[in-house]
Amino acid sequence: MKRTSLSGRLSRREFVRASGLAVSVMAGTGATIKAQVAGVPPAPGSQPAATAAAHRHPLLTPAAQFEDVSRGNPKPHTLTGDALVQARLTADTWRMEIVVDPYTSELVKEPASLGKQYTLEAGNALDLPTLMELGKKHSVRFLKAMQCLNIASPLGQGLWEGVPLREVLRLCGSMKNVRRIYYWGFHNNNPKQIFQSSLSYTQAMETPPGELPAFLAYRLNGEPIPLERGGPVRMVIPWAHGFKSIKWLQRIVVTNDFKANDTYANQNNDPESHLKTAAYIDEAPTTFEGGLPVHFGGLAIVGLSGLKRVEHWLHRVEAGSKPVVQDDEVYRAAQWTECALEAPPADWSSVLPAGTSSRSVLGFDPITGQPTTWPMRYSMVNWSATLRDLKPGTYEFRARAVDLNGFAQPEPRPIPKTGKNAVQMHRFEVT
Ligand SMILES: Nc1nc2c(c(=O)[nH]1)N[C@H]1C(S)=C(S)[C@@H](COP(=O)(O)O)O[C@H]1N2
Ligand SMILES: [Mo]
Repeated sequence: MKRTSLSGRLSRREFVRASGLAVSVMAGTGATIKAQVAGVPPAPGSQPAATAAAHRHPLLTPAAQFEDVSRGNPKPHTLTGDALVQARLTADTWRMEIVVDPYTSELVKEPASLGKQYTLEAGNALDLPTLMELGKKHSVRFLKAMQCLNIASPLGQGLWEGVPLREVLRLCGSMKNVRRIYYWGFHNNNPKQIFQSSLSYTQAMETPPGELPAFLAYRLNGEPIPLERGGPVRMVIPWAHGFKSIKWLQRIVVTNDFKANDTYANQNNDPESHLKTAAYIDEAPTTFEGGLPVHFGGLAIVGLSGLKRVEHWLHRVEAGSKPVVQDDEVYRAAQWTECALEAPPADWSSVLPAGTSSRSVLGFDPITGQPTTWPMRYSMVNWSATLRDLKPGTYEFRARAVDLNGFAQPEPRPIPKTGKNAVQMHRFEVT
């Protein structure tokens, strides 16, 4: 299969310039533009397409601009005043319990045990100052994209900061017969509204070198985590989809039950899925004026198997024809062309919150302050493609990611129960 390398990596400035070109093109059409990328909601923080521009997705998504995926009636972040205090969702009132599940069964003969439990009843549930004190010794911070397993575009990316789950569990002294860690956040009194998740003991306690640990986050982009993002304290599981990153965290339960109890598992999702490497296309115009370059862009998520490149396929079709079917003969004969990936910023101090040195961020070299790999695993990165000399007609534009093992999206995990990574298509016309 022939592949043309367009321009490889663009510097941030070049990237902005390339995208800037697109602005004039889009503005030039003067048309009202509607997204027509099949099944794709507008990307987080996206602007109207006519002004869509220049690296429209910043490296850090402002906390208020994440897409929100929270259940609850009322949603916990809509609580105010006394209700918020009763819910223990203010910095002063936040408490977290760590308790043992007494569960046994035919198969599970002995229950888990802990040297020490932390409970509201005993008056020793963990408070925020205690957690932050622990964080002074064992702080972790890194860039992570939040993505819902069931939504085909990233929700946003933050610099998350907190303390590893293993350090919190160590406060409990000796553990016996613990095989899973269950955890959940505040929900109202209706037990049906509980949204919970779990990790294996191994996942909670041990991190492969160069990987990122499960942790309890209390800062996002250098600020306390806002209520809407799950503050005061949120579990953040770097490698996982959003459903493992429980908001309004208040309860950890250690158990000898070996089964995942994730709410998402009950909804026909794989509870042990990792983030998938995939490219997503931003909202774009459906009509372009002939003779001008056409610009497309979007985000790629760097999942479990990393990201080698993003590539696109432009295919001319008859107006009104049915879309090309994935894996049919035409699709298999496609010639994919490499897209440009945004390069890492030369100056991280202009990206990170004031006072945060990139040298202190996991995944960065502590001496140079530059990322040890790019793009960074579990993060999102902008890609772009500029198409020139298009003749009037109807076209299908597709983009896909290729991972570090050489698998092209949606391989190696095409089943959507582990994350939505179908190859997206945008149909447009050149007049
Ligand atoms: N307590 C609680 N935590 C939760 C959820 C929830 O409904 N309640 N939704 C989860 C899901 S499915 C996703 S995709 C992410 C979304 O995070 P965000 O709302 O900060 O973007 O939060 C996760 N954590
Ligand atoms: Mo989700």
